[in-house]
Amino acid sequence: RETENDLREALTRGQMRMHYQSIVDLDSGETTGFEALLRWYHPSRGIIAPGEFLQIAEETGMITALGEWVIRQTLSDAASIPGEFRIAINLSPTQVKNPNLVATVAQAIHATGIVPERVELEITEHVLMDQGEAGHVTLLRLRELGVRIALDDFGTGYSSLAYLRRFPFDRIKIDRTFVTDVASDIGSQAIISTITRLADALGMDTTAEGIEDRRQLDILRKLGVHEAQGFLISRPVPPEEVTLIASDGT
Ligand code: G
Ligand code: G
Ligand code: MN
Ligand code: NA
Repeated sequence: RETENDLREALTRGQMRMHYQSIVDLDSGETTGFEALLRWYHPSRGIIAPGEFLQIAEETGMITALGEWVIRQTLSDAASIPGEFRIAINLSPTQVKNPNLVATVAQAIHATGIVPERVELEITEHVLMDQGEAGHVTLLRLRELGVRIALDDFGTGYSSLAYLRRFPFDRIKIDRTFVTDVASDIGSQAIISTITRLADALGMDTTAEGIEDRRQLDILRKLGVHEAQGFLISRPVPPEEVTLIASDGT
């Protein structure tokens, strides 16, 4: 198990990198954006996904420094990728709890010159659940900067629907648990179709996550989902490979 010190050293020694997974429009097939996903290039253990160290980062408070680094690095990577792609960054509840978050995002936008509307912040409903009013106010302030807010992992929490009423999200990310069996399970189809119609009625965009095969993609398109993301389209890749994908238009 990693310690706070391991994480701090990883950050100062440049062992953290962002990977980017493309998101495509289901009508045009074009890439509309990327989700930034943190990776630790560990000298002896190889590339480690955040599932293995985010918890420790949260418990030790290292998430603040790590999260600020993620925001700056992602916007700096994004500035070097040609095109007007949207760039999505995941935020943990602890990050939204920190009142400095708004200033961090504003500074990173200013430093990179990126258009704020291209930046999307992904939060889960836990953010609003844990922090009530404070989290709500922080999200509104972020919105005032011009950045977009997406509700991630939608459908997996306890009161997803209640949160749609409490905050004007720009996007709903349909959790991959519904996508996994969408080709065989009529219940998952009904849920995705309902989420999509609800989002449309509320003026929110939809992205389905975790698409791994062609059949899932075709069904999601038929169900009216706007965008798709998953291994079928692309694995998360380091920024130098994103440039290649973006510059030849595929
Ligand atoms: O990429 P992967 O499947 O390993 O991501 C695992 C989890 O870590 C996902 O829930 C994802 O949202 C989260 N995650 C990935 N990158 C970041 C990041 O930069 N910051 C935060 N707070 N969470 C991240
Ligand atoms: O919680 P969040 O939705 O941010 O998590 C994103 C995570 O999902 C990343 O860790 C990413 O690596 C993973 N992921 C992305 N596409 C797929 C996919 O097609 N299948 C599976 N199993 N995981 C995926
Ligand atoms: Mn996400
Ligand atoms: Na998700």
